[in-house]
Amino acid sequence: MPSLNRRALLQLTGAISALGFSWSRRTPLEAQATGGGAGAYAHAAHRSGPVGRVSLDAFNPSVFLRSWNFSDRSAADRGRYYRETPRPDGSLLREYDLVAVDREIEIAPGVFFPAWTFNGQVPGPTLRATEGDRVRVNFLNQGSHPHTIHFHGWHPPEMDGSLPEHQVMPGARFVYEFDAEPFGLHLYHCHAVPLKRHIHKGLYGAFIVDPRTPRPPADEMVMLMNGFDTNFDAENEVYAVNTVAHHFMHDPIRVEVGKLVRMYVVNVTEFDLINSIHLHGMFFDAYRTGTSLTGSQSTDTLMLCQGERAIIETRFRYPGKFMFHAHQSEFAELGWMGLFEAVGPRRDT
Ligand SMILES: [Cu+2]
Repeated sequence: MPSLNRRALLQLTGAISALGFSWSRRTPLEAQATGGGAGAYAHAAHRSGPVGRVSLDAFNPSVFLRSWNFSDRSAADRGRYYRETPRPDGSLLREYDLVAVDREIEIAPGVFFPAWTFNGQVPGPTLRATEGDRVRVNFLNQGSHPHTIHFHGWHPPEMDGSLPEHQVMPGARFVYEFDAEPFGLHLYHCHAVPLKRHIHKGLYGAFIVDPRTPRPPADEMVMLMNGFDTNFDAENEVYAVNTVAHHFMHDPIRVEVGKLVRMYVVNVTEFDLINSIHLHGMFFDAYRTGTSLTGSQSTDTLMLCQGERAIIETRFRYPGKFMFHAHQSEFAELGWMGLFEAVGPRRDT
C-alpha cells in the first residue's frame, strides 16, 4: 500500500475534486452563493470529499449506528454472540462472545487499514445493559498480539484488563464478569501495551448502561468518533464517525421532524487530545458521560477529550439536510463530517 500522509490525502482529495468528479451535485443555493465562477466551483467541489464509495459489505456505518447487542444479526446468528437469562431479582444476565481478530478494513475509498478488531468490525459491537444487570463477556483472542478488554464502570481489579498479568495471549480466553453500573455511556477497549497502538488499531466499542427507569423513547444512535494513522507516524490521516470517512455525507441519517433524537457520542480518537461534534441549525442538550438524567449543557458544539463521551438529545424543527461534523476543520475535511436528513412538516417551536 502506498504511504499516505495527511497532506498527500488532502492533495489527492483536492486534485480529484478539481477535475470535477465530485460526488455531490451543486445545489441552486450553492450556485447562488458562489456566483458560478470556475474558481468558485472548484472551491465548492473541493469541500465535498474524495470520489468513489467504500464497500459496505463487511461493515455498514449506517447499520452500526442503530445496532446494539448484535441486533443487526439474524435471530439465529445473534444467539451465537449474545444471550439473555432472567435472574430472580428481575434483572438479566447478559452474556456476550467477543473475539479479537486481525482484519484489513476500508476506511475511505481505496484506503485500507490493517485493523485489530472485536468480531471483525471497527468499532466493536455496541454492548447495552440496564443498571443492575450482570454482564459476562467471553473473550477469545484470535489476533496476533496479546489483548485485553478494559471496561469503564464499576468492577473488581481482576476484571480490569489493564495490568501485564491481565493480558490474554493469542489463542487464549478470559471471562470478564461484573454488574452493570453506573448507568451512563461508557466504553470498552483493549488495554495491552503500547496502549495508544492497541486502541487506535480498532479495539474499542461503546458500552451503554440504561437507567432502571428508562429514558424517554427516542430515535437512538451510536456514534464513535475515531481516527486512523495509515502510515504509523503517530498522526491520523483519516477521521470519521463510525470508521468510514464521509460515510454520512453519502448516506444521510434520516430522522423525523419533532421526534426526540438521542445520540450516544464517544470519542475514541487517538493521537489528538480532543475531538468535537457540532450540529448545524439547532441546539442540543448534552448529558456528559450519561450519568445524570438532567442535561448538563445546551449547546451546538461539544468538545470531548480522549475517552470522554456524552449523550446528546435534540428535536429537529425543520425538514431538510443538516450537516454535523467535528469543529476541528482539519478533522472534518479528512472525513469527520456527515448529514442528517429530517423529514416531516416543519415545527417552529
Ligand atoms: Cu490489544
